[in-house]
Amino acid sequence: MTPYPSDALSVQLPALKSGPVSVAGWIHRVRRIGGLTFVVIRDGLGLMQVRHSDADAPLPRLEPEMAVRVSGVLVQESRAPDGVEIREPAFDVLSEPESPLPFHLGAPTLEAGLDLRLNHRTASLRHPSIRQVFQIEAALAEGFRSGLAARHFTEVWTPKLLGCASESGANVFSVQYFDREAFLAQSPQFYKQMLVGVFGRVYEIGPVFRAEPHDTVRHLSQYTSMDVEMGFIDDHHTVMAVLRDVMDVMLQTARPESALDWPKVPDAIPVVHFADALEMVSEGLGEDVRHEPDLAPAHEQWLGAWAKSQYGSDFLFVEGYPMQKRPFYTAPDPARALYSNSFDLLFRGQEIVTGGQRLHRYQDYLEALQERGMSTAGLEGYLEAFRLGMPPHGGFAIGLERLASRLMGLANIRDAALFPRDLKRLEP
Ligand code: AMO
Repeated sequence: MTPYPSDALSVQLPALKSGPVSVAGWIHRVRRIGGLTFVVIRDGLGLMQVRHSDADAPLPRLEPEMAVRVSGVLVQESRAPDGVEIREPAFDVLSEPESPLPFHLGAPTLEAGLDLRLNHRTASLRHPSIRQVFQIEAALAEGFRSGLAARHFTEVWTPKLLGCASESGANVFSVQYFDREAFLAQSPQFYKQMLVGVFGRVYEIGPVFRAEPHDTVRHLSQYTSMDVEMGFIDDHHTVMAVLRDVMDVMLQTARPESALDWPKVPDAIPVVHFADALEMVSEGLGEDVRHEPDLAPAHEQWLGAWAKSQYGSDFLFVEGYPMQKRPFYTAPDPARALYSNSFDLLFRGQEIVTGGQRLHRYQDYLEALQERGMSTAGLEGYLEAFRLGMPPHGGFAIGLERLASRLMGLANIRDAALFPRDLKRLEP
């Protein structure tokens, strides 16, 4: 069996300190100063500096984005970015670009507008500042997994091709499925609930699809949903407590060493009731929104600023959304039937999570569907779970790209998707 190449990955170099090394990556930047040439090599995780002096073996022609392998001697050098650099390099050019890149990747920030960045995605993703967004997303997912595994949740994978819509009927993509119509899953909602009846506590990270007809900076037509569902809860507050703890693990896992303004999840995230939130927003914005059935983005923004000034918190729970705005599976507030045992979590003034307690009795489902004029057709498999004895349960879903774009201060959610899908974009 062929062994793995023993290249020193960029992240391992500082620990190695000195000695012969071989690294592989792409030419990120080449700079000549006096009799020296500094070549920055980028591998999948970071950058490393190579120093060539005119006394060394001659350099081959080196152009940005060539794939190369370099052998040399690692030495400590306090002026190098990581405190080490490779000297006396021997370059092996493995391949070179067929055409120049549409933008320059060697500068600290990428000077390219959104369309250019997205049209040439494999190129823009190579820029360290852009690539870092997805390394942080991977770390958020790792924290989500480890936080939930430690709390005895089982990871599951549910179908994305469905026989009927999984949320409200709106915003669903239909596809040809052999000789009939199928739908792309808007969420794993039904399946995660059904699986509570099996495992008690489940989670899933997977793609979901929303036929979002509007072109906004916070909607994608495919995004990554981080779903949780758990049984034997008291009410939605049990779920909110799990969300708080898991979010804490996620942010700690994803925190880059260099982070300055990294948010902290408060021990107790402040909670406001939806009705009180509308009162406060009405007063704060000077317009009467008390009869609105939902929070508009401007309202969320106001509430985010309020939570920051009142509690120093980047997070705010809004609970008790009106039943009319929540899907049929939502449990009502036993004390105020027009409101629900549901919540959103706002982060820096934007909804990043939705969750709540669900109905769990079969008869309640039949009534809820009937009240909303919905048929049970196509829901037989889902409803069977409730006929077989389901505990009080609830859960939530975090929108990964929403969270990541807020976390990293990205103005447009498209920048938090590797290959975003929106109203117009199906390529690359
Ligand atoms: P909801 O539809 O609110 O709830 O979605 C949950 C979270 O997903 C994110 N999100 C989106 N992100 C990008 N583009 C979109 N078009 C988009 N739509 C939603 C948001 C949102 O908070 N089944 C319920 C969850 C549950 O109750 O467990 C659901 O899907 O961050």
